[in-house]
Amino acid sequence: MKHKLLKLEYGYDSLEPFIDAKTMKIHHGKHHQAYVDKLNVALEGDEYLQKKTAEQLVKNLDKIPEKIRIAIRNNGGGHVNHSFFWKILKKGVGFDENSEIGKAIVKKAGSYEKFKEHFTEAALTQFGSGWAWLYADTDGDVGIMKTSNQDSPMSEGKIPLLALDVWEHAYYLKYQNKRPEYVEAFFSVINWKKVDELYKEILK
Ligand code: MN3
Repeated sequence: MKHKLLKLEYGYDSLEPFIDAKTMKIHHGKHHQAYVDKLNVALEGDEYLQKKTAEQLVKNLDKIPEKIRIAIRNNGGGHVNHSFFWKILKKGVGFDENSEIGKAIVKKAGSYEKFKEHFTEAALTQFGSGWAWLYADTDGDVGIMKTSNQDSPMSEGKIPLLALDVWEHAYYLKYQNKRPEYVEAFFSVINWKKVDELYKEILK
């Protein structure tokens, strides 16, 4: 089984002006595609691992043969992280304090504003390339973390609920070096309804 780049469920211009169409097109069509292609190359000749989903590979990096482990970590991670990122983006969906995820966030952080501060701090203090995350543990407890490069919270047994790509390729065309402006804009394109659905799956 070859890994494939899925089409986005929305147009490249749907997140304007917060995330611009040109960035979305290159980010999805070129950067994400490259992770998929390199993942397939890394798996060549390994029929057993070819049957695994990208998520399964990322969750079990310790079981990947050493000679391809870094390639899977980077490119499997890149594929999984981007596939997830596209899913949680949508314009015009507000944060809902009465949703399950809304209640969990307010309980943990104290308020939406505090959560936003903490998430922003994670996104701005990730040195170099990486991601900021809202995740849940299997017991439903939520937290914020950052990862380097294409590392995934899944490799640590955590379940991603919200992701922000802070690689320069995610914002440089529109925001250049102004990562803080990109991070602020991100809060206008979070699909909180989707995040709530993901969270409710964990609570089941
Ligand atoms: Mn990216």
